[in-house]
Amino acid sequence: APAADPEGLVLPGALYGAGRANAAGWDVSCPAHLAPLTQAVAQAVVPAVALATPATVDATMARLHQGFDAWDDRPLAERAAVLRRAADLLEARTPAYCGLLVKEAHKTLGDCVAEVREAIDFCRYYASQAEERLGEVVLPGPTGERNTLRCTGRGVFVCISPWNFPLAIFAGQVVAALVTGNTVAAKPAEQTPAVAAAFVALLHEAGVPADALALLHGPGETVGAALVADPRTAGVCFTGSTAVAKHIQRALAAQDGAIVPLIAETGGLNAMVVDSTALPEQVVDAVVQSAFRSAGQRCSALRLLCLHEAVADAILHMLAGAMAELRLGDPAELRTDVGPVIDAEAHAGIRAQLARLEREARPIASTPLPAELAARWPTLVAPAAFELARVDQLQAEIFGPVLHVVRWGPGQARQGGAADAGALVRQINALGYGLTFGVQTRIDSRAQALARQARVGNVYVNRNMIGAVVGVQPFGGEGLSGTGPKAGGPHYLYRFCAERTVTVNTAAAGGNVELLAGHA
Ligand code: UN1
Repeated sequence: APAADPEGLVLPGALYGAGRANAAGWDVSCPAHLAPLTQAVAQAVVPAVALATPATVDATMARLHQGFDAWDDRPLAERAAVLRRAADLLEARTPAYCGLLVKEAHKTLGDCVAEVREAIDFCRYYASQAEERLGEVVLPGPTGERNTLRCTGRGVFVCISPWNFPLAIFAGQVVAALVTGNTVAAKPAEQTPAVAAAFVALLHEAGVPADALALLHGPGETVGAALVADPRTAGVCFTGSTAVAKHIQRALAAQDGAIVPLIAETGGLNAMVVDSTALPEQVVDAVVQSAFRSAGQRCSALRLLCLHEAVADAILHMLAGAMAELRLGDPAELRTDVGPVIDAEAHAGIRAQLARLEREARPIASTPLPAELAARWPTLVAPAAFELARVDQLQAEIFGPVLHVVRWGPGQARQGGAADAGALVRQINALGYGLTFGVQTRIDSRAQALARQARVGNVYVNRNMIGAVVGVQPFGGEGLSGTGPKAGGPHYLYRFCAERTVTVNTAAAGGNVELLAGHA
């Protein structure tokens, strides 16, 4: 990889921060880095993949079940070393992975660089977390007894991942399951199989044995369901919709065999609360990034902007101006802020929701989408914002660049609005999700109070609310947003483990083991 460029310039057109370099890596704002990236994107070809059949699922699960003991018996340091080799390989091949991500998932170049970086971070972070946390520990106990605790894998882990982070989330799940000693059946989203296949090949190259990791392509309804129902499945790690997570939970509960744990990271109806002391420019910057970056296709994305009535009109005026300036179009071009959504089906679904909002809410701002651009990129969705009268009018998560706005303050109480910030957060909590939450205020005690009150996994104060960094902002929610623990956090790996304590009576008779050696 090129040398680190500590604080890269942010190019105009790239959403704020999108082009900034991470600690050491590729930086789209540096011409020497950008050239190989754009070249790789131009050259990228997305290969077709073979779909799994019921017979391949069965044979694969048998192989992974068989492979478990040997992989789990490997020393922790060896499995961690495999992850570090994978990270190095991925870092060296960043341009090729960006090319695949742009072509297969239509993510903007800035998003692709950040995504490869995140996948590398997951590999390195879980490698060091495993070594730091999963080794055998001696527990206190009475004299004459030795108690130890150690973590092992559980068996075959099924990892089911989404298309919106087809490399980072896929990699995060798979390497967490592997480093803890599990063998892994990975089922990537149907929309993005090629980047997953490339990463699995890379993991094998880095030293993961063939019988410790397998990739199964196909629809969730058939391949995913077969994996979840398989009696050899010892755990499921899922990121995707709340509805599918519940479906998986029911399917696991209906099995006759063992009680199988589910780790789920799902959707959000994420809100940002803006009070009358907030800095308007900072609010608008944070809203534009949080609601529209990645075309709103993040579970962390801002869905509900709650503006204090005293500043609402001024902020909406500025927001409309910022939205009018967003550049839509080709995700391969660095100047693009918002690229197309994942596919025609998603596009049609978002358009239907927009049609409903146009009837039921007040349209307040949108980004113009010229007809010739729409013709060239038929799955582009123009960012749009709508005002609702009350928080509880917010319906299910729209996975696109669609923002809802409500006002709060004493003047809103008559029509069922929240008179103060405390009442507002109670209404937001009542939506039942619990992923990300933003606060914009210059009163620190208020920020702290709201951060305590909001039932969510990630609170962001006076900044945007997306782009959680591995090891820095462990990511994941509660309620309808998932089970926890947080990905990229210090407790994540434990959920992939079985724990075993061994209690030895060290005062037992016949302590001369040398003499007994060789006896069965
Ligand atoms: C998702 O969108 O499915 O913080 C989760 C963020 C990302 C979100 C990933 N880590 O924006």
